[in-house]
Amino acid sequence: MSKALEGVRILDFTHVQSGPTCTQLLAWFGADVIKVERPGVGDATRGQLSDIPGADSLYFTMLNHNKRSVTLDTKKPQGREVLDRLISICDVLVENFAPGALDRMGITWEHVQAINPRMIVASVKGFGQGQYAHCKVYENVAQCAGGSASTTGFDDGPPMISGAQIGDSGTGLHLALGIVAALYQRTHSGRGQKVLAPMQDAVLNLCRVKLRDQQRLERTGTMHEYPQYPDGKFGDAVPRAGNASGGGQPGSILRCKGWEADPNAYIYFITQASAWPAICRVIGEEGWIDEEAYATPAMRLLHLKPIFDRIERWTMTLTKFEAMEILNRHDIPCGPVLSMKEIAEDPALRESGTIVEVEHPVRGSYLSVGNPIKLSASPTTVTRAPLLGEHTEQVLALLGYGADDIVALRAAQAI
Ligand code: CAO
Repeated sequence: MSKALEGVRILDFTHVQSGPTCTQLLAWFGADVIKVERPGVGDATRGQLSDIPGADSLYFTMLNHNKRSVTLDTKKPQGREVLDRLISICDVLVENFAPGALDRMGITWEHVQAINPRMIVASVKGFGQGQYAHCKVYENVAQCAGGSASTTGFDDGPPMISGAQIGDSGTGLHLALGIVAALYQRTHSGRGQKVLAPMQDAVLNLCRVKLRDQQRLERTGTMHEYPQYPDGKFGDAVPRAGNASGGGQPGSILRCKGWEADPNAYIYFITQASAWPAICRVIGEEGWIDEEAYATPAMRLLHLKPIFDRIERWTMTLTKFEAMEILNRHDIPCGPVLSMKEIAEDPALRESGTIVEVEHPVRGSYLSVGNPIKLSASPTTVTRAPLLGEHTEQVLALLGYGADDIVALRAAQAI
């Protein structure tokens, strides 16, 4: 069976997390991804957060599956020549260096176009145009600058960083979509183009509902589904909403049986309007169905705290899985707070290939997140991340270099 991106060759000049997530996805869809790394050094993440001495870290291996690794010193003329040959045979160059780094290497858009006018040059940067365009950026900076931190956490606490890597992996996803769109446009235009995904913009895109709320707040001075309503105060910017639902159906995280000892004995409970009578019956408050003060969703918004307090008294009598089972029988939307341990052991996620066990020659077997996007005609087989420079000779041969050339490149310390 062929793969969706079979025949597409990616020059992967990415490092750390944002760029590598993008190229890993492209590899999972069948592209040939050739990762270029500095000789002897490689992607900095190979050695970061190390858990097994001498082995590539999980940080690296979990972001670089299904790729080939080539070592190349692109600041040496011999290395640059190899890079130019790679540009001539690849479809897409993906990079996430600090602003200006590629230009300083001499790899300008004009240079790439002169060698290969069909090439797409795709970049992650921290910011787009503007006062911060020159800045280096990591995940949490993007979460702060993209509106996530100011809207995450509790009203009486500081801005909060999310565990989801929306700045890095989130931007990588955006970039991957941009690349696929540019590849499609190239089938008509015959030409490449630049694709840019700034991390601030990607985070903001994921925080779109908060810009929605900003405008609602400015127009009405209040937002009834926020925990600040009806007793608290609203300022002039969207406040942190704690665990309140981001949509039109009020929700909250509630304690379940065992919460005193288990930090994840919680369930997310949504009081969907259409499920209100069922909720009342399940928690043993049939009287609430005809209670005047709770008659409409808008009226219930005035009493969310006592409503969730009462529902929690019920959830605390059950484990999160027991509560989930009962609630789903009544079509009441809810979800257990799952720990990473529980997720790692989840049979359904294993079955679907979203959690995979991968064999590595140095570190042995490890768990990874496989391709979360399922294509029915382009299945993903996750293969281990490459060792540093594992495919250098193979790729040089593909570029037409002979054994003597390789010796010369080695002597020049260019590979
Ligand atoms: N051969 C020779 N030189 C190489 C090379 C190679 N194969 N690969 C990289 N280099 C050089 C670059 O040319 C650059 O050199 P100069 O600074 O002299 O021009 C240098 O290595 C380092 O590049 P960098 O500035 O990108 O790396 P850094 O570790 O200082 O910064 C980061 C890292 C992530 C902050 C920065 O790359 C960045 O802001 N990237 C854009 C945003 C981004 O993707 N952030 C997500 C990171 S994941 O949290």
